[in-house]
Amino acid sequence: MNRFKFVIVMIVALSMLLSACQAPAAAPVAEAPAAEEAPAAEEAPAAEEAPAEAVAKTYADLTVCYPQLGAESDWRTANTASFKETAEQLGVNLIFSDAQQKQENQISAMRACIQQGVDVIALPPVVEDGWDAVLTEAQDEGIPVIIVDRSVSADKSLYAAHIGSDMVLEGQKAADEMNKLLPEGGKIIELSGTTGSGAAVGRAEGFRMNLNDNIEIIDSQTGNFTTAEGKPVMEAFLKKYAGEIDGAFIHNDNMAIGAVEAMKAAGLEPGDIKVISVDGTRGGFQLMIDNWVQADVECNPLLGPQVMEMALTLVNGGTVDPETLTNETVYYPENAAELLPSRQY
Ligand code: GZL
Repeated sequence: MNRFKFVIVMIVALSMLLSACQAPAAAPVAEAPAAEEAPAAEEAPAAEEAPAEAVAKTYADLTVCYPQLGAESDWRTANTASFKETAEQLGVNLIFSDAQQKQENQISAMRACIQQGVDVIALPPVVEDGWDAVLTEAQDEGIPVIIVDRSVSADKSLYAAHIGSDMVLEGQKAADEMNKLLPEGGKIIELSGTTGSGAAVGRAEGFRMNLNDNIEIIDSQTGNFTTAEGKPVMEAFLKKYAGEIDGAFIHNDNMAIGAVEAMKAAGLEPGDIKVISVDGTRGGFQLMIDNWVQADVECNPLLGPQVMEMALTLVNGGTVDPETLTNETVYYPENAAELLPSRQY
């Protein structure tokens, strides 16, 4: 083979050898996108104040204003105790005051609480009307208000919730009992609660809704939920309607205690007048044991725990049921003696 051919052969062989040594082409892979280039570090903007993680308040952080309406009855005493004892147990700071059944005192106490910047106001309104202005003031300051026990006529948008008894239903239950006691009908009187209060208005309304047509309400007057005022009202009725009265609907046990004192002084015997009372306090139970009262419609004052729970929920930005009505029953003389020792109020 001449020299020229030899060189060509060697070149071909060498190139064949070199290509055989190349790595196999890797299977094509999707190109991982180039990692985002971190932006060039510019002058980092001043970090905004990171909002502090909103730490939920506990009961120990809570300040609740309770402008109590008064101390007119055993029911009210138990209601006050429920709030004070619950606040003590939970460590809640309770701003308590006694308005002596005067609305202007309750409003003044609320304004002081608004000024102080309390977390929540729990209001047990003495009467239904006249709260719009102070409720608006509380709302303007971002202080939620829980209406406790009796209701208010103010628009529901002005307060966070209501918790208490269904007063109309209490009145209906009282009428159902009176209907059973006077199946042949008769004449009755009414000792009503504080004029304009949600309790008195509701009970009177419900009572008239269910009372049988053969029972006539011959008179009605307020005893302002107290024993001291209930007694003279009953004395006057007994004089005015001597011997005519078959029954009495009395809006709370304390007025019933006063009324029974008047009945005793007038020489009446237990059962001469069929009496329906409301609250279910120890005093009312004793009147049933002594057969002066024939039925006592329950009205529960022990609202402290539920209200404090609602207050904590609200202060932590939660929502609560706008209306909470307590479940209540009717008590009778038959088991009053057995139940009396276990009564909490
Ligand atoms: C009713 C409450 C009433 C009670 C009375 O919920 O507001 O006020 O029935 C109390 O005993 O004085």
